[in-house]
Amino acid sequence: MPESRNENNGQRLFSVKDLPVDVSIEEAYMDENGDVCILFQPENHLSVFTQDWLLSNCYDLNDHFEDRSEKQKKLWQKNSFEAGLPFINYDSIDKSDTQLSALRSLREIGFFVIKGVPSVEGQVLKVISKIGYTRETNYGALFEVRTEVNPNNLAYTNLGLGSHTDNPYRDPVPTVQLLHCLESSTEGGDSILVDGFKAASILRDESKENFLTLTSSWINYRFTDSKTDLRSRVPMIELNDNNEIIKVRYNNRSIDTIKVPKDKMRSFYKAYRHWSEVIERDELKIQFRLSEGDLMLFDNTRVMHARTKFSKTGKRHLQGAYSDLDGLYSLLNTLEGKNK
Ligand code: NM2
Ligand code: OGA
Ligand code: ZN
Repeated sequence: MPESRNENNGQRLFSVKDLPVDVSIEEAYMDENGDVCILFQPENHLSVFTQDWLLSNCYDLNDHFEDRSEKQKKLWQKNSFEAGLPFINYDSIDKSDTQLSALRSLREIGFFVIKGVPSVEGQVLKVISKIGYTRETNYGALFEVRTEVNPNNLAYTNLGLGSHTDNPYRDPVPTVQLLHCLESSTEGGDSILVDGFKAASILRDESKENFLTLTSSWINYRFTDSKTDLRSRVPMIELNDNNEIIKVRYNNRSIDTIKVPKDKMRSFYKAYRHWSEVIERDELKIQFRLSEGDLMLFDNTRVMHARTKFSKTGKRHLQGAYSDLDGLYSLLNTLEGKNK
C-alpha cells in the first residue's frame, strides 16, 4: 500500500508504535485477481496479499529464510568429489552464468576453485572486486602466505596447519577467505578442506550431549602481536533459533585460556576432544594441490582449511584476502532474480 511503504524503494514508512494496540480484522476476502484482501480496524486500512506471499510467510511452517543454515547446504566428505572439485575458469569470471554457478557452489558446498588466475601480485583483490568487497584487517587488504623470519603467525612458516577457520578471535569474523597460488614448487604444502557443518553434524549424531556442550559453551579466542590484541568470546558451534548449525569457529592455535564455569570444565574438555577428533578424521578431508594460477574461495564460517607441511627447498607463495558472504549472497540473490 502506498501509505505503508515508499513506492520507489519499498522501505517501510511507519513504526510498530503507529499501529493501534487493539487492531482487529473486520473483513477478509479474495479479490478478482485471487489476492487476499484484509480490512483492518480501527484504521479502516485495507492490506492486499498475494497467496504466494502468504504461503511463503506462513508462521507455522517454521521454515525461515536462512542462507547460512545447514538446512540450505549439501554436506560433503572426502568421497563426495570423485567427479572433481567445483571450479570455474578465470577467463569467464565476468559472465553472469559463471558467477551464478560459482556462487551457488559457495552457498551449497561452501567453496569453489578458480583456475587460470594470472600469477600477478594483487590479483586476489581484483577477483574479489568482481563479485564482492574486500574485508581489510590487521593483516592488510591482502596478506602474503610464505615462509618468513620471525613470523607473527604460524601460517607464515613451513609448518603444517591443522584444520581451522581463520580469525575466530575477531568478532565478527571475515566470512569468506580467498587463497591465490602464485608459486608452488615445494614438496608438501598440499591444501585440505573439511566441511565443518558435516563434522558438527557427525558430532551431534555421535553425542547429543557433547554437541549441546559446544553449542552452549562460550570460549575465548585471542590473537596478539606488538600492534594487535584481538579477542572474542563465542561458541565453537553456533545454532540459529531453529537449532540448525549456522557457524563453526575453530582454530586450535588461537584458543585462549578456557573460561567456562568450574562444574562444566570436564564436560567441555570431553566435548572439545571429541570435536577435534572428528575434525581430524581422514574420511572428512579432501586433499589437493593448489598449483600456480589456482585460487580457492571458501565460506570461513563453514569450511575448515588446512595444509600439509612443506620443504624448505622450492618456493611456495600464496596471496590471501578476506571478503564477506553478505556481498556475495547479495549478488547471488540478484542473479537469481530474487530482488524483484
Ligand atoms: N593469516 C594468514 O586466523 C589465523 O590466525 C590464521 C591468518 C595470518 C592472515 C592465519
Ligand atoms: C592461511 C592458511 C593455508 C596454506 O593463510 O590462513 O591457513 O595453504 N594457509 O598456506
Ligand atoms: Zn588459515
